[in-house]
Amino acid sequence: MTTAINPAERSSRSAPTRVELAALLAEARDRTLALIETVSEEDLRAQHDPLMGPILWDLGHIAHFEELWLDRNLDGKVEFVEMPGMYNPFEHPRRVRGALPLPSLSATLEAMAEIRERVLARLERVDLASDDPLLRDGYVYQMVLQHEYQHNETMLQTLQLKQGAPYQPAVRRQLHAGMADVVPGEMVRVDVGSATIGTDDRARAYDNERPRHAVHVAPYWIDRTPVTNGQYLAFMADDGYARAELWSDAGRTWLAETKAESPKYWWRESGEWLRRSMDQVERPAPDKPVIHVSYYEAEAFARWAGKRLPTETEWEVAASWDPGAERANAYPWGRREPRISDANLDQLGFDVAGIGGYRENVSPLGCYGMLGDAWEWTSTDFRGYPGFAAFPYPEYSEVFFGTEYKVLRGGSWATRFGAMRNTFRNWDYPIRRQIFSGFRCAR
Ligand code: AVJ
Ligand code: FE
Repeated sequence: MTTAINPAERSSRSAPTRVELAALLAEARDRTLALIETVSEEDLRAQHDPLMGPILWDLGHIAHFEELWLDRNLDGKVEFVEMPGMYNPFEHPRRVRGALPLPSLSATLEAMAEIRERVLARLERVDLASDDPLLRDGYVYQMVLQHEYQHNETMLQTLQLKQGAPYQPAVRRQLHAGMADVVPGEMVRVDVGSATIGTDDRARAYDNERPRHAVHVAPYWIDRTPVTNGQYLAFMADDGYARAELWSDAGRTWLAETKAESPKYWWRESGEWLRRSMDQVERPAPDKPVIHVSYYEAEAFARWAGKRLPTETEWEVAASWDPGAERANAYPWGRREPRISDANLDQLGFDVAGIGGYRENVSPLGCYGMLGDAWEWTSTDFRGYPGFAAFPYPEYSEVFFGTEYKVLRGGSWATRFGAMRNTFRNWDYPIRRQIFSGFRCAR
């Protein structure tokens, strides 16, 4: 893999130049292609599971999303529905994408390269100091970059789910070891009165992160670390999956339908639990965050522990609020741009890491691992903040607002730095667990 510039290690937060944007686009593409280097065309085309479409679809969709926003849109406003039919996610739900007449891998790669050439030619001429909020400070480029980063995570979900031989990455980064001085289950008390969440950033943040607004938060306790496999095994051993009183009505329905008795990708062999992350199988390491659990499992664990799930406001305050300075930071470690060693993000570790091993990844209020490892379920439904305005298209966020989706925070090992910050909001159905989901508790 060639890496011209690492988006995790940009030197400043100032608006990127043309040269930097071109380097970021190249780097994003290098990573997308590196992830599939060892995957056969047959596996790229396969519908491995109803939950995930073929990776070949993601590749074409990444390219056509880029064409829509960084080429056609610059000739005049486009609507999201102008996306070519085959790659329009709303026309073809994931479970049916395997039946689409997707072009071959080489034709898809050629289309990706051809679109990229046109985009780079445009980049030379575009006015990054424009009054148009889409162009100003390169917003639309940052949006397209984050789209590719997010589809990388989707591709990794598919690779983890794939049928046949497990995915073997071409490159792998060493994970930090856990730190014994960080104790799972320990809680921090947060009593800040009022704080702010969200952001007014218009260079990179999504519409759903805006606006920054004041929140009054009643005092609460929140876990210093994500819930670990060790804690989760204790819940399982205490018959957590069999005790109806620990589960909500919807949770009991999910349990009856799935007959789940462990996180996804766990199984029992000669009386011992094993778990798999890609091609690595292990006894669930007690100090690693539990991953691949549904909202309902998280909720049941919390009840078993005499706790509850945090709201997304509680989560964000715990990650971002600096009580001394009385202001919110973009990252747990403060305001500086991230370094690779800050958190287990950026995909190449291909698993969660033991808690506490990333020493910068601690917030002013004392919470570890707020970013990276596993997305954390919150009890909040996905909705717009007060004053929300869809920008630049309602199909990113607004069409998903309501009571069907729960907010997840903090990213996972499969999230790229460029798509992660304290204000970033993800959402999914509470039954989902092929996503890289874990949790921490509050009280
Ligand atoms: C923000 C992860 C829920 O994958 O559905 C990708 C990201 N939006 N293409 C999704 C997204 C458009 C989105 N999530
Ligand atoms: Fe997309």
